[in-house]
Amino acid sequence: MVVWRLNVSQGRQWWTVDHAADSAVEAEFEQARDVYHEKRYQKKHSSDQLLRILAGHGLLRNGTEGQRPEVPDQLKDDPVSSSLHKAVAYYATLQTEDGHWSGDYGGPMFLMPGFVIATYVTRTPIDSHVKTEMIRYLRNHQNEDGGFGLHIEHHSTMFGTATNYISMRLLGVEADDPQSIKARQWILGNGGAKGCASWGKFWMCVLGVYDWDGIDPITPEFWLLPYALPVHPARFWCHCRAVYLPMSHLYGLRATGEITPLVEQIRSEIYTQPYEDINWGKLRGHCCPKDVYSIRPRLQRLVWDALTMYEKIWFPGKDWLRRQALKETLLLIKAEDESTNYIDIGPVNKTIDFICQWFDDPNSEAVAKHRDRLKDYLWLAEDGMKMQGYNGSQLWDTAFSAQAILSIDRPIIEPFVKTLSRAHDYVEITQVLEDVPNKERYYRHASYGAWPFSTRHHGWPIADCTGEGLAAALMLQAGTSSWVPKKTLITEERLQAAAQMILGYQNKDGGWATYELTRAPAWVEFLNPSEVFGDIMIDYSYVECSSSALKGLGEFRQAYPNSPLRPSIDTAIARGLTYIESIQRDDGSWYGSWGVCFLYAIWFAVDAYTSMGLTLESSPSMRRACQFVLGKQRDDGSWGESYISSETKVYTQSKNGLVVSTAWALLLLSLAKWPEREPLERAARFLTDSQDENGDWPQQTIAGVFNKNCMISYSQYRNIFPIWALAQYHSYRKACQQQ
Ligand code: LAN
Repeated sequence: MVVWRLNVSQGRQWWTVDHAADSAVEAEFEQARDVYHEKRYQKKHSSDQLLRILAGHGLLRNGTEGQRPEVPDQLKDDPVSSSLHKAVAYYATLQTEDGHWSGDYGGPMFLMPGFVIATYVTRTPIDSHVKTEMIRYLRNHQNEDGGFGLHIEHHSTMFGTATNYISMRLLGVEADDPQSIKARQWILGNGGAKGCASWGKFWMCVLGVYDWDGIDPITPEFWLLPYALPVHPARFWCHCRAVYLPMSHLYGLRATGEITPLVEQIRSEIYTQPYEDINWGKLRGHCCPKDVYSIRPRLQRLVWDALTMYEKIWFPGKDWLRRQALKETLLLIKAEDESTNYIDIGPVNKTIDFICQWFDDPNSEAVAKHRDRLKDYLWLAEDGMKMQGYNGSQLWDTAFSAQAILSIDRPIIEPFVKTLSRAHDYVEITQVLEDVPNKERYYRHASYGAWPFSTRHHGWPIADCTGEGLAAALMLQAGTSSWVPKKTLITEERLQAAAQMILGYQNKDGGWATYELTRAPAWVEFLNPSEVFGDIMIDYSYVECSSSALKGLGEFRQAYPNSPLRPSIDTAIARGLTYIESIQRDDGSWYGSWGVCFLYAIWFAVDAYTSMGLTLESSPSMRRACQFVLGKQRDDGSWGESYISSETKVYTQSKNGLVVSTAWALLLLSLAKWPEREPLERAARFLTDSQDENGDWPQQTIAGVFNKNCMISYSQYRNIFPIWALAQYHSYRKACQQQ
């Protein structure tokens, strides 16, 4: 029996096989795997059971030994209080030894192919147990029609199917395996892999099962343009440029791995005609209709046609120019690798940067470091081993968890003081305390004082993570939480640096974007070359990021009313609130870009309003927002929003009421102090009734999103938000009773 364990260190988390351990736990793993597999078509989202089984056995070394204190008698009469107690008692067992909450950050289905192709091309061995679990994952997430989607709940696309089929084959699944056959039927029945979306074509070129002539040019010379031009790639959203940078390097080199017999076999399996007969030049811009989300404008085609001409012609100095461009791209790739300790900003550039470094020198230290950091992206759950959307959501979840737990009445949470104390430790060690060296040269924003989304070693600063990190730090350190012991206090100087970062992040429109200021006008979006994602070209202002930034500033102002930053903070807050109001839709809602969807965004907006002291009386905008939300409540008291809302930008009801949607709605209505109690009561009842006996809530549908069309899992949200909502409801109800 293979025994898996989770390791953590300063937020870093990775799974390893422990040959010495006892296997009682593994028997529970097997059972969870069977249950998932059985129901995989009805319930596509796994429940992060393996981590939770480890926690139940006290194997996360967090001092709880998996024990959950009994609900005290005085709380038993009130279902809300006892539910909260049970919920926190359970959730505390999930915290890992360094104070963060680990969890499954999977969801996207286009990431593992990058891992598998990168390791294949670079001849990086994959442990056989990892292989087994990856194959399990792919088998579990093949749709009933044989295809794979962009994410676990998506309909089948060529991008998903072709790249995951290739992954299965590279991992050792035979061509005549029934699942391979079904996937191939889907591919061939939909025109063959030649219609794969462009990111998939890129991966296939690197592996050698597509021809570089079949993709739109990713010309590295763009990096040599003057920065003053609005289309300089350094002005694009950091995730977009981080992906196209190493892509352009490999494109410039036309780098392809060794054409092995297996690669040749795959060539013969995925097309409707012999590989040699394919007219690649005709395939530029061609994409299977099932993949398309963003329709690419005509004008964009002209750009690619012109660049294709450029690739074909020769003129004096052209070779020199290409060499300069490749030198520049490699320099920037290396800087990104070094400044993130080879984790890289995300899972896509992680694997492409790795390949670039390998082509540069397969025996370099950089390649060894890259290999070591691959495991940071892998997560094991009952559905198998997956490549996650980031190296985790550690800081984000911990900052939310701390705020949620702290909003519970003190007598209920006093037994959990250690949990809060450890959360503080994690927030403290995760603040970024240095800028990237020579940051201007690498087009990097400042980092000093910011919080990242995951770990300090990753280190990319984010506006809203800084807001939430700062708010959590202040709530844990200031005033009322003096009873929470802290190992190391975050100094006023560091807190002020965080506030300063947030100020520096405010855009001209008054809002906040994700990692950087908006660097180019919105019209450059016409260049978005990815068929499957929307709004990726620049870093826009978002309601969610703006609200978190405001919360951080608001908490700081309250803790340090006489800070020298005070006048700038006052102005920033006023501008921020005006921005949020300005993007409210006519129906009173906001569209959410990072969670599903309207309810998530409305919660952020209302949170910003109420933390700045606005009320239903003083803010008609907040009143309209609450009315929108109340209009979506379902007969059983719940809310349920489908991920289709994110794709279509129209509020779409899910099949069933959802715990996380209901929690967002109850949380925002309680914060706003909505005067009619009945809808809130029904929502609270829905939450307490849906809670499991052990204090957990069921994992339902996927709750996170990026770039409009790809969904991503937030596995802790099913605990964090019901806790937060019930806590806020509980304190609102108490305030009403005392009146
Ligand atoms: C994330 C994760 C965190 C998220 C929040 C902080 C929650 C959000 O409020 C701002 C945006 C941000 C930072 C975000 C942006 C897009 C990311 C990085 C992700 C959703 C995680 C994965 C995704 C990334 C783009 C996935 C890789 C795919 C590409 C298209 C490059």
